[in-house]
Amino acid sequence: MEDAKKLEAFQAKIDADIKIEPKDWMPEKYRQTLIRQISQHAHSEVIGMQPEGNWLTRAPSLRSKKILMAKIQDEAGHGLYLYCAAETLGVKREQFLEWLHEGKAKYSSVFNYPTLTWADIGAIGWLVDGAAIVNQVSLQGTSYGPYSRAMVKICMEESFHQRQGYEIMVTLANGTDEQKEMAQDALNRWWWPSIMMFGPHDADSAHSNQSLKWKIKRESNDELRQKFIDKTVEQGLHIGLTFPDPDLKWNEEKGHYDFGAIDWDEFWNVVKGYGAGNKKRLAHHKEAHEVGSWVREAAIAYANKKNNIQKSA
Ligand code: BYC
Repeated sequence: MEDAKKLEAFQAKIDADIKIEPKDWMPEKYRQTLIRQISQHAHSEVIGMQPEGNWLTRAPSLRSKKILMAKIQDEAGHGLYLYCAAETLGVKREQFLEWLHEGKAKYSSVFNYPTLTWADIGAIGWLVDGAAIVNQVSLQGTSYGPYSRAMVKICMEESFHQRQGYEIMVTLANGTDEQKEMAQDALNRWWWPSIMMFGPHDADSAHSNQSLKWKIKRESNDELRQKFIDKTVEQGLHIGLTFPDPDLKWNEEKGHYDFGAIDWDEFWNVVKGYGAGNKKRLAHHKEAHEVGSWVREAAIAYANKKNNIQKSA
């Protein structure tokens, strides 16, 4: 009875668009859903540094190298904001990393694809960050306060990321025939994985109904995917590139682009760990975590020492 009343009051708060804060009462399933989604989001930011890091030493100019370095550093920062937001739900950072290393926690499927040429760095910024922005702008309105505030900060940086990617694509598309071909090839390989980032169709999405009711998600997977496609296709056509989808056509009546069938077998294969890069990405993360343990120990020792000095002063 008590819980039924609490649940009713909780839903009334959500319906009135009042943010839920860490110390507020919340249903256990709400807490678990947030722990899962926010920590997976954080893992995506951190693992997402790897495909781009692959090109840092081979960036074609000092300018592009500096920009890429700044972008990758931003992604680490996004991971940290998100781990902090997830920790407010009562789980320690070490636990999140353990779940990632054990394969219990997911990260975005898109980061398991390889970056074969410099044009892939353009395609990631333009398409992957572009898709992430559409999703994250929507998540700014999520009902959990710390997640919503992290999204506001992250979105400001993401728009710079999307532009650095599009700038690379514009430069290559206006370059030599070979450069234009590189840009086209990268678009061909990254288009479908970017569309898959939004997750399964609404009818097959296990969590969407409840997450929409609790306003953890503000728009469905298919609504966000459609928004991304509508705005991105125009940008690609504008620079003379084509999309690897013969069914992609503007539908005047609907006011949206129609698009072809998504290869869900490929999506689930990658999500389950059998994509081209899954093993490598996870092994690299584990190794960096182990090799970096002295940094964490030194930071903790320094913080403890500072605390002791302050206490005795
Ligand atoms: N990849 O019921 P559904 C970035 C899973 S990083 C893998 O629709 P939900 C960047 C899903 O987890 C930004 N798994 O789930 C960084 C669930 O499985 P579990 C990344 C996926 O949670 C560096 C199952 O499928 N953005 O921008 O309601 C460089 C059923 O799905 C995926 C985020 O992380 C996927 N793509 O909705 C460059 C956004 N899709 O957990 C760029 C935050 C679905 O039950 N997350 N699954 O085992 C979300 O918005 C939501 O979690 C999703 C899925 C829309 C992704």
